[in-house]
Amino acid sequence: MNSDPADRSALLARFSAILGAPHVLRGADAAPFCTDWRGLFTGQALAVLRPADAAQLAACVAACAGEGVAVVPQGGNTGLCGGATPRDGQVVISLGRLNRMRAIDATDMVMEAEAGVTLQAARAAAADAGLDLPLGIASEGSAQLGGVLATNAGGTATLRHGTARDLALGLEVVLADGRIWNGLRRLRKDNTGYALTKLFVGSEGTLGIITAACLRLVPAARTREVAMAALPSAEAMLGLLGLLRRAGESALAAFEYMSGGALRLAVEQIDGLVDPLPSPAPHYVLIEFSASQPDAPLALALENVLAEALEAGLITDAVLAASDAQRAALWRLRESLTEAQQRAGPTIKNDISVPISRIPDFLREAGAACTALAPGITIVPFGHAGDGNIHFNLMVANAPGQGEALMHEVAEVARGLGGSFSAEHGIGQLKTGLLAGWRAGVEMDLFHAIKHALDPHNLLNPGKLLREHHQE
Ligand code: 2HG
Ligand code: ZN
Repeated sequence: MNSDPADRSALLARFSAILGAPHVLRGADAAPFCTDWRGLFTGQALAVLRPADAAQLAACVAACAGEGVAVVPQGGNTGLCGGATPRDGQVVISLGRLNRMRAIDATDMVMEAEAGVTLQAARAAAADAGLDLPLGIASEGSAQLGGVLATNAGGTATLRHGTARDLALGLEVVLADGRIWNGLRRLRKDNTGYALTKLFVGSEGTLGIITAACLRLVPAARTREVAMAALPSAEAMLGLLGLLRRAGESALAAFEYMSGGALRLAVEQIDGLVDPLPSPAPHYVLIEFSASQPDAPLALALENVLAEALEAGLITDAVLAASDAQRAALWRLRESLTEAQQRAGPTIKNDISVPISRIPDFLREAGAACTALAPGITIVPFGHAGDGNIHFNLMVANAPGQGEALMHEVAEVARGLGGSFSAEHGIGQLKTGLLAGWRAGVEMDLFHAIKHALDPHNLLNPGKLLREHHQE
């Protein structure tokens, strides 16, 4: 790599020629792009580039490749593992100006949109066409499609519609050498070779930079019912899920877990949040039933399940929202948990998944392991119980220096139950060590072979997902 400042000036001039000088940010203008949302990582980027389209972006990548300068793609910068934060001297490519909604086809039930469209804008455009892009994450106002795809985001609709990878039909991707792969196909069936779209999704910008996507849409929900229930135990959660599935497997749209501690912290930290149930409980779930028919009798179905669950001792109390405002208020409780924990102090995020049947075992075993290591630690778990993904978060202000050990302990409990240490937030630069250990051997060799084939000079988001040095 050439580090002569004069040569960097030439590269910066090249960027200005491609993009126009106002779209090459440096110094204070670049700073907001150089730290992650949690404030865990910071790097001094050589520049932040804001291309307007895939061709400009590709020209910038080619210019960087020519100089051996690494590039870091960045969407809404809402990631939780530092995957979009640069190291010193790297170039950030911000996708925000690639924000065109190219097409929505109601017959094909497909959207074609650029990477910088926010998830919220994409969902609003789908809704205007009577459709839904079924991916719900709390940060959807800022998170952009490119980042959502690059991290294979999951969220609250995964139990019914899968993760971002399941919605991606085709992609447009800028490759490490600056070529553009146009794979924007809208097909439900296409067996022409390796599944490149699936490979780029979840690769965290280490194999290519996603610039546009064709995404599968579903009919919009025209009837929705939302309830929140208090549970005496985590085991009861499995019983309740069973009842809900029997009553309306196809109607069940969300089954979200909140521990009592997580809920109380949110009510404490965020103005305007209210616990709708009169007495505190150790566990809660938020349930949504939805259907595309305008008059589906979902309220009755949900009420019946809740009555049966109460009778069976699976829940101790419940509230069924009676209006859109009440539905939104219940969802706000769930969606505020991350912000509340961020405000309350330093947190270790353990984004684990286990088979759904093992969630109670996981909560008990991980709780015991953490308490043994750091007595008095505050555990505030919540997550997507309907798909087995628990955010086993730990408030670590009173466990200084123990973050790493706690993270490993929780990951080991998940491993023992047949789970994963990273369910939906990805690896970024936070968890490369864990990944290297968990997937060591043949699988890690395959990962590096793929990386080497697509990015032989290690210029695409180096040090993210994979550690930089691997013995082959
Ligand atoms: C969520 O489920 C997000 O709300 C964030 O995945 C989880 O803050 C977290 O740990
Ligand atoms: Zn989540």
